[in-house]
Amino acid sequence: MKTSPIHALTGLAYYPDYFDWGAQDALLAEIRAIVAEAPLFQPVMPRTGKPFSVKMSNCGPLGWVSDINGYRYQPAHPDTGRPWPAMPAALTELWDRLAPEAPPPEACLINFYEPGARMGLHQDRDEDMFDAPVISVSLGDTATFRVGGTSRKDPTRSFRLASGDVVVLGGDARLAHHGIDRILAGTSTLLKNGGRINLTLRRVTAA
Ligand code: MD6
Ligand code: FE
Repeated sequence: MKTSPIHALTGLAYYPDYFDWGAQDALLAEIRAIVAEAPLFQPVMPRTGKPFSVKMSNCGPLGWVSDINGYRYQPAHPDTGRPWPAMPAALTELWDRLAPEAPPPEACLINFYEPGARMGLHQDRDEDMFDAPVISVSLGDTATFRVGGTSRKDPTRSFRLASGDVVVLGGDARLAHHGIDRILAGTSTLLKNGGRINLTLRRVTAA
């Protein structure tokens, strides 16, 4: 007899293959243009200065950054000082479709993973309000995504996120802990040199 239940989180929605190949390729071209204007930067952990294994950029009016002083949203790129490029229409349309009640997204964090990069278990809680969901899009190599509960000690489950997949963390899952355990190299040909891009759309300020 197995008596340990799995507490499925309400508010976590998983849309496998939301974007087909053509839409992934078109979105990737837009992300490449964004990164040409707002180059990937190397975030470091607050206090310790330890580098993340992922590189980042952003688009939209605000961008998420992490440096020695802390985590925050800011309107300009930390290295170039220029405003972040505009968010692609495909992403604002995704938001409107999956979060029709929420005010428009203000930040899209672009995470780039080389094989071997990971993302520790975390909550997305640097926003001023948690009514709106966080919506993520995966492009490139498949990753193992781990998700738990609002307490760090809650049990976790993991599932794979492939290119074109979308995840919504809203409702009771908005503050769920989650992270990326590993990237499965060679699982996608979307990115010529391999690796994975994850885009997370957020509403930052109270509407
Ligand atoms: C990633 N994702 O997939 C990391 N956050 O690379 C996230 O941190 C994330 O997938 C909030 C909502 C959905 C996510
Ligand atoms: Fe996150």
